[in-house]
Amino acid sequence: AAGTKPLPGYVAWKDPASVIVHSTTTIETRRGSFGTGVLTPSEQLYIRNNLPAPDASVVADRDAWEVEIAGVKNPRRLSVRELKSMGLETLAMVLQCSGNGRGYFPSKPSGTPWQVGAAGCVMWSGVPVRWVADALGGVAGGMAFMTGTGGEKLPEGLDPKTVIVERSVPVAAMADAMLAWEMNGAPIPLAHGGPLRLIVPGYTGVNNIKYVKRLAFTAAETDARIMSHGYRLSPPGGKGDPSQPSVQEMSVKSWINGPGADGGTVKAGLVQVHGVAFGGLHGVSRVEVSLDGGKRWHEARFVGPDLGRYAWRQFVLSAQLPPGAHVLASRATDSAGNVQPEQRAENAGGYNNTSWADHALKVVAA
Ligand code: MSS
Repeated sequence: AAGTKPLPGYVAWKDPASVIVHSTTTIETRRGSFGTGVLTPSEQLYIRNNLPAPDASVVADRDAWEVEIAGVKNPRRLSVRELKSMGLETLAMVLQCSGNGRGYFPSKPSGTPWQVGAAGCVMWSGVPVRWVADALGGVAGGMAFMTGTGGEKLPEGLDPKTVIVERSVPVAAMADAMLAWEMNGAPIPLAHGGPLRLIVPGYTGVNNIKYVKRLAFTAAETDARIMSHGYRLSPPGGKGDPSQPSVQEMSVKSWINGPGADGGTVKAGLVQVHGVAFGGLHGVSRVEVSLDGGKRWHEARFVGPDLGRYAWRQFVLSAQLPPGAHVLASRATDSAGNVQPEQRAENAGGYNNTSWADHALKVVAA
């Protein structure tokens, strides 16, 4: 499709017509490609890598991959083979980059100008972190964080702390966290973190560590740069530092995926305005759709199965669109009563954009 670079070799299996290739490490799903089924097919799912992925040899014998579990009573290394014997659970979760929607910030923050497509709803299968910790005697006393470390080979000649992908989340996030080996019913592709990925439901993409090689319960947050200075909510024009809030929990958000997401033209008359809505940490409970840029709102209907509080839901509004220009917007409410805001919260990194106004879709009916 127009304006897109060719797919890099390690994700040559992606569907080129469904994605926008920003760079070899940043690829997003086209708004018009999300479709109306609840799950995002792996060939359409976005890619974001902070470092080049490990060599493909790590998925040659997936069961042999080892993760070190620390900060428990009996710390040890466990292979994927052993993890598979310890428990099994499946959950659907929205995986969304912290910077999804950055492209709508008028301040043009540095980083990929994602529109809506650095997100997808994915089915993960693996063992709950809780069960692994319990099997190793439980979390050691005084541990306030759960820290995951990526298994990439680090570039030589640099201080590892400045490049390593290592993130801490509050230990409470372990309640629903998982060490996953399957995604959408197949072994996790290397590009998405196979052989083993840490899944932290309700938390932004960066907290979901791919090819996880270490999972530690820690007293303090990691001092890796990606945690201490990266992914911080800094004031516009400012720089990230450890005193600022970290980008972690997602909040309620929705957007419209059609009709008219590709090209902006729609046949006038009866249309089915559809999109996705999710609550982040909470489930989504309600979606309203506006056909006039937010002046009047109409209750939308949820479509398809409810895959739990961490999944997104598809919604639809049947409407008559007369010939002319229209601004289609959606506004979601989560089960805790939080309403998707009209405006984004400005920040230097362009993170956490949930603004319904920014995500409105301009179409022309003819
Ligand atoms: N992990 C690792 N190991 N490495 C890297 O680089 N990145 C992040 C996550 N994880 C990384 C990891 C990010 S940042 C994101 S979004 C995600 O991942 C994505 O995913 P995919 O699968 O889609 O690619 Mo932003 O917040």
